[in-house]
Amino acid sequence: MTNSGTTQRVSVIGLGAMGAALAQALLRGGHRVTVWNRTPAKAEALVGDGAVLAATAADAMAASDLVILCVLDDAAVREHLEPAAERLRGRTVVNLTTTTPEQARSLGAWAGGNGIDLIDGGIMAVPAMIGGPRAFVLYSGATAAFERYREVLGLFGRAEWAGADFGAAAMYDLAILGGMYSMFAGFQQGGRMVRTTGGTATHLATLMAPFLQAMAGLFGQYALGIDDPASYVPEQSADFTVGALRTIATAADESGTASELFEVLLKTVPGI
Ligand code: FVH
Repeated sequence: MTNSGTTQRVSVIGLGAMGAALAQALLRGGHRVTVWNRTPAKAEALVGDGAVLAATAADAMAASDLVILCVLDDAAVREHLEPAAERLRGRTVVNLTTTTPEQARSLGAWAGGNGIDLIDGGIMAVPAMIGGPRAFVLYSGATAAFERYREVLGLFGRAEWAGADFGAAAMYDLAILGGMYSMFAGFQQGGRMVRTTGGTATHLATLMAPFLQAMAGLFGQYALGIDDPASYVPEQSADFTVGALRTIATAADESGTASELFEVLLKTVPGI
């Protein structure tokens, strides 16, 4: 049950690691949860906890006004939504499957044409974090539907609204993941470099993690340079950044661990 005491009927399509965690959060929240998964055995634990297993995806969609999808990819979403268009008319579909912004926009246009409120979402958590204090989920698309179901969606983690553009949540999601993968690439390269001077990646991890956490505090300053370049006065000049990257690239070369990473980063320095 939600804080306001309203029990909702909610269906969850897709019970992989993430879909199962979402369904558990809804059950913990006191909602009436109907589930469906292509491989029905994955529903057993949830049924034991009170969920109802639908015989088909279409039956699951017909059981609730709020239908949540968390399957592998956009193709799997389409495979199940498109044949059920008529049943879904007037309902709210929340797609938490990772897709590109264009795929989300295309699905939003399809939903609009079929009288379905679509909210696209990007989950910023791993399954074990769902419902915990560090999880958040980005949403975009049907604004009124999001406000209607905000409290239910808040069971997964903080619900962050990204805007009415159906592709906005996916864009923020992929932008954040892009930052994460860039950081991991830097760590991989650094680990190889310190090993050539007798160090270890394990020691590097203990040094790099707190330093990068502190550096993340500068995002706000960098953001001004992107959002409003005309009024931005950089603290560190482009020349300084280029010089630093060249020195790092030379050190990588000298250590025999050179990769293309720093050459690529050089191309991203603003004003160069
Ligand atoms: N797990 C994570 O940490 C990330 C966090 C960020 C968001 N992602 C996205 O969530 C989607 C699902 O991810 P998942 O972790 O649940 O993935 P799996 O455990 O591999 O489960 C995949 C489910 O998708 C079903 N499925 C696959 N293809 C089809 C299909 N053609 N028709 C119907 N269902 C399909 C699969 O069914 P089954 O194999 O059990 O029968 C699972 O239920 C994903 O977009 C992540 O990027 C998770």
